[in-house]
Amino acid sequence: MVSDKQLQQSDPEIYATIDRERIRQNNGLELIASENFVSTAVLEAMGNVMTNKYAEGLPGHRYYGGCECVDEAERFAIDRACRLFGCRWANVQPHSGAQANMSLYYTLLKPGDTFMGMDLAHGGHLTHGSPVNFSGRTYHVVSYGVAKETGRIDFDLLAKTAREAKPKLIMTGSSAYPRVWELAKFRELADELGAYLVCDMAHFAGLVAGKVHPDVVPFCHVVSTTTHKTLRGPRGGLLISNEPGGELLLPGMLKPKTITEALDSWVFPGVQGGPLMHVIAAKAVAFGEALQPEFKTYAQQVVKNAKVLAESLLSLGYTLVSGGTDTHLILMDLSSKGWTGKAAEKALEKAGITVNKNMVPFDPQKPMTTSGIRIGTPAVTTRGMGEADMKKIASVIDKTLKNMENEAVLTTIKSEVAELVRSFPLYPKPLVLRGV
Ligand code: DSN
Repeated sequence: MVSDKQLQQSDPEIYATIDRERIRQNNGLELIASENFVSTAVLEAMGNVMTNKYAEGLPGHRYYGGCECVDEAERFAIDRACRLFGCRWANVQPHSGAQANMSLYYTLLKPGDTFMGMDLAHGGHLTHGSPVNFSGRTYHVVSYGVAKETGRIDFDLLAKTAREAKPKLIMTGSSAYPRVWELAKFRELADELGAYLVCDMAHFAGLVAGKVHPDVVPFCHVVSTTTHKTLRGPRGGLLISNEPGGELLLPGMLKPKTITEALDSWVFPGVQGGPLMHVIAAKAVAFGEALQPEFKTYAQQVVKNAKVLAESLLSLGYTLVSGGTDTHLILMDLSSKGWTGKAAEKALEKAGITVNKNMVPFDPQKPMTTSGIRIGTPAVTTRGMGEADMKKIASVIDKTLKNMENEAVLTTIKSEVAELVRSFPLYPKPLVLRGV
């Protein structure tokens, strides 16, 4: 075992930078809805000799020798992902959610085809058809969004638009939509149109695994996710499917394949080269953790905390998009207060609270300014915080926002925040960075 002392001695500069990040994470109040804190077992699985190995291909079918150990790690990851989400097939190699989505679009669409995805400003994601992303540049995208009055998906308008646009694929899932996705009616619509239904459950995969979000796998042809948000694994992507699959023959394919065979070959060699085997080992560890009964308790607490935080903010007079949350995230609309998301994010950061500015539906502000902030409970719940702490968090957010220009008050709040998080220790020193 090599201790972290080696890094400290050989590269004191980068050691100090990493250690300052550890301290920042320990001392701050992390409310970014897409972030979480992995276990030390996941950290350890990520920092090891598997980073040295090239393993293009799939377990048992590699382009390199010496793959017996990484094959085993990848088989564990696939098997655990399938058990966790009740599916027959998984590809654990995507380096990110964006690459998982790229692989599935390449599998199911050809350039210029029409697909529907949620508008980024209404809670969607860049890869769901934004004009600045490959998805919006490669395909003809027809967006859908929420109704102004309710902040919830306007399904009647979505269905009407879909019947006119005749998309080949409907992408569901979101990055800033606080309500659950119930996909039965989406599948009915997709079947009526002969379209594929896919879900990017990156934000709420941990809630699906913990059974506090309706299942999406049974309704979709393909599901994509990241592994590092509510699922609490290493940074990366994952594709799963239950699709026995018809045969597909798309441009670039030499012979017909089932959907899952085509997905495998679009991940590699279509989109990626060598898989990150150390990250795949860490994914296996995280999926193993998510299969434990404690993970269900964690997921339940994430949602309970978000609901209490939302209720507390509402009772303090704030406006929340859709009036609350069913999930791990809350979208605060600050426009009625005359505040921007940018100013709020900055003031909260000064007070030791990390959130991100976020567009709200029908936002008159630009993406770098915004009218909203997005808040999430996955990370603070991992630290062990409960409902009583959420009331305290609502109160410090309120105090910060009311004193955005008052540096002295922000400094005092920062001490209060440090006091609050001190009772929930996170990563101890020495820094966990080991090579086996
Ligand atoms: N950047 C992620 C988020 O914050 O939601 C989505 O990829």
